[in-house]
Amino acid sequence: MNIHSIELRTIQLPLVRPFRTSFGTQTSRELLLVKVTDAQGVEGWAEDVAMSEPLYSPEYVAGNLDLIKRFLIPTLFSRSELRAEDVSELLSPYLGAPMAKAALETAILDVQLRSEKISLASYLGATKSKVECGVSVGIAPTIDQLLEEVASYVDAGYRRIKLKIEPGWDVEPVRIVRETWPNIPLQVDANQAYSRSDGDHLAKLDPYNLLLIEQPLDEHDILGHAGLAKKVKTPICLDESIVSLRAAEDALALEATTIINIKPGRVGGYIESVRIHDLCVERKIPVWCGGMLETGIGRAANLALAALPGFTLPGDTSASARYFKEDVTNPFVMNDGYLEVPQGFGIGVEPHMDFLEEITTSKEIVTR
Ligand code: OSB
Ligand code: MG
Repeated sequence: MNIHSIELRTIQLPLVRPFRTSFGTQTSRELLLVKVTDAQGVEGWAEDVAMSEPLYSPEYVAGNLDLIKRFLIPTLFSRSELRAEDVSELLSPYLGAPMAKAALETAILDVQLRSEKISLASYLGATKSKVECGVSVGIAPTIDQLLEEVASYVDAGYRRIKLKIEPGWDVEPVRIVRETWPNIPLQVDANQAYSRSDGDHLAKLDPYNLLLIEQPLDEHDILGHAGLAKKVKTPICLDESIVSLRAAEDALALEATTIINIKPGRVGGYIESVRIHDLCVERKIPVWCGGMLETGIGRAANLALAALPGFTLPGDTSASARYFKEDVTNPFVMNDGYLEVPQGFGIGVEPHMDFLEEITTSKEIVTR
């Protein structure tokens, strides 16, 4: 394909309730949307999942906007013909920034697949038409409020609950949620809030039949996770640490993780995500699709990925209503605990332009 222009748009979308994790509280989702238009006028959309501040990962919205304009777009424009499969290598001299690179690759892939009349799901190798949904539950102000929130998700049909934890909010909320719902698939996510010496404490979660503990330690502490995995019976699942196929290979070789959360933004895109999926299938490692509080644009693409056969655990791909009063696309509505995988060409969804304009905080178009 031949890129004609790239639009960079930041939006601000209020969340239906504050989302508190061990790294901070979000009340609204700011994010960067990328639209690529080719010489024929075909448009492709993608979402850069970086957050406003570098708290979950080093990337953040304003930084990625600068990086994309200053370095990544000029590099893409240096090629007259481009395929999505070439993007990651072309951008590889610029270090890091997997979320920025993933957004560009995905928007280009969306154009390419729309031109070729193929859905992202079939391009990636999806085998399912609907995906089991889990939900990520923030740290609540009180146990009563937590129970109320979890109850609303269980009633809505979510098939797996993930509780955010941090020191001071871990064994007790897990114990009470487990007592209230003895059979619900349950897991926890610490977002790096613990240290190597917390093994005995985290082992207190073992009696509650959790599917996994997600990212208890620092993202760089692979050996620490390997040590923890020997102390704690609950399986360790890495999120932040898995930034590439190579990182996944290393973490598996060191026995730091026995389950992997794949987030396309964190690993540089959907093509790298499929490589990690394939590795995990070969090694019989269960995978699930994480989330970054995406709008319908990012959610559509995540559902296509989560429909691959190795995604055997419910992911954090929740319904639009869990996040936003109004989504930027047709809302994703859960039916019997499942979301349908979009089957249209490319990512299979389009933004509602009137609503998008209302929530836009900045917009620029870079033309070749
Ligand atoms: O660690 O999985 C995480 C949201 C933002 C950043 C990091 C994480 C999360 C979530 C929510 O847990 C996932 C979602 O519902 O999109
Ligand atoms: Mg996580």
